Amino acid sequence: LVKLIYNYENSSNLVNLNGTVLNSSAPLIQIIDDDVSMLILLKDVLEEKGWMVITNTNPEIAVKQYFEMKPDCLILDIHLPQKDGFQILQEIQQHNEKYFIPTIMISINNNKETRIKAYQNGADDFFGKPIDMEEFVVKVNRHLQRKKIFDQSVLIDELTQVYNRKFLVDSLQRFFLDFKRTKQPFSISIVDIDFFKKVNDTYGHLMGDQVLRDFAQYIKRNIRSLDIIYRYGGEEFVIVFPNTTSEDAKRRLNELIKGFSQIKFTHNEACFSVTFSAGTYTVKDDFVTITEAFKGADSSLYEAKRLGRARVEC
Ligand code: GH3
Ligand code: MG
Ligand code: MG
Ligand code: MG
Repeated sequence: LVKLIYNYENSSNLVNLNGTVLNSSAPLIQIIDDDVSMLILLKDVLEEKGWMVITNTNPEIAVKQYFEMKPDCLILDIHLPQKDGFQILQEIQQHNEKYFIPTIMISINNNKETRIKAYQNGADDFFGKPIDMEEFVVKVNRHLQRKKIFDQSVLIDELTQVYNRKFLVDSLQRFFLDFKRTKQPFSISIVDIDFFKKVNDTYGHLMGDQVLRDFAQYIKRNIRSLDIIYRYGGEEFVIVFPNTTSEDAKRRLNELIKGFSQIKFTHNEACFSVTFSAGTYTVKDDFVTITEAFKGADSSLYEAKRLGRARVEC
């Protein structure tokens, strides 16, 4: 299992809601069925569509894989050895509040009671065996489309189209885990637009929104593809720079501050420019917690503001 974070723009589809990255941009489908010929048949048909498929006959291993891989769609047989599909669904639901993974139950028992029980247990769809493959593939495709829209809507900030705060929390944990493994220092920067209230007050809220959008896009275009920008809230953003020392982070932020300050915004006849300030904390030893790192970056940002703005402090 490879867990990395990519700038979603540079790698369409690579990140699912859990930040799990697969070595392909294809959606991942998990099929759990004890009937091997059924697994082979479904796997063939779905792979034909360009989707990635993992298959399991053993429920224990299947559940473990489900949580590791966080598939984009689950296809689940009801009658299985050891525990049935309903029990698997219940187990999954207990841990699953945060995720939305469309689940299709399949069964020989294609009667109303079974179908109702499936939906009551959290299934999104039901197919009786033998499965009508033509209809099945269309349905799976529809579920995958909805899953993609869902993932994007919970990860990405509506206004600025960069990652949101919810995703920041998840991915920071992963950066810290990566650090424990690789010992490569990385930098967390909190950046805040200077006197943004004045932009709103002088040019109006819509212009303020435009500045936020342009700011986010400017940063996104001018950081490396492995760096990530998140909107933390309001006119505050976070940038994570993997494999980056304090000096490097400072140098990059100075470049970004300088570049952004040169952008001219126009509103009716008026022309104005905007600056931002940044506070950076570089994680380089094992005992730092996420909260401490964040506090460090925040007090550096406070320093940057105090010392006159349009600057970075570490
Ligand atoms: P400082 O240099 O100290 O950061 O001053 P500031 O004016 O940038 O900071 P302050 O926190 O006083 O003001 C932030 C403003 O950002 C207040 C709020 O109305 C505005 N704001 C927050 N979110 C949005 C948004 O989505 N759109 C717009 N247009 N304004 C927003
Ligand atoms: Mg079965
Ligand atoms: Mg501000
Ligand atoms: Mg602020």
